[in-house]
Amino acid sequence: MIELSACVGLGANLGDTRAVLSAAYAQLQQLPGTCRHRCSPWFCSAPVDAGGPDYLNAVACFDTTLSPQALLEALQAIEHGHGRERPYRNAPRTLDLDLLLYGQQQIETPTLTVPHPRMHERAFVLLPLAALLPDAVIPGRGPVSTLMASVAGQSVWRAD
Ligand code: PH2
Ligand code: MG
Ligand code: MG
Repeated sequence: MIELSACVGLGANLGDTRAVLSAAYAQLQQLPGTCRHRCSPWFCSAPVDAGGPDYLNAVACFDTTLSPQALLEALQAIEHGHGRERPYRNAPRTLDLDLLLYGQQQIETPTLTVPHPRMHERAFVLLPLAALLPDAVIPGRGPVSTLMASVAGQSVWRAD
């Protein structure tokens, strides 16, 4: 079976965000059909296109034999298990798990767009991704190292 490297964005700005992000990463490590997990440092960030408290964000990568759709459903199940509700677009959330990259594939289905359509313009994604994979390239958008320059004004800082 083909094994590809997937990247997932983790975010939370409600409740005990550190505990939830730690638990979510542990759950990603337990997903069947995944291996070689690694996680970026954690970053705090001001909400982008959203209200509410500051976010805790990170990016996790792993190799997987799961299909993009199966991985999406696994991510949604983990979100659901942490009480994720969707009262309105970009509402504060206990846990957000976004499939950012799936190898170098570009995927467009009714339920899934990969690369994540806004990841290239969000410092809270690019900084953790660059910390984990400095040579990463976002298909259709370019190297993360180049994209970082355009998000320099956004408020993101390393969690301690
Ligand atoms: N997620 C959003 C909207 N805005 N802002 C920050 N700082 N971090 C996020 O994870 C985030 C956001 C939608 O998923
Ligand atoms: Mg998101
Ligand atoms: Mg999401």
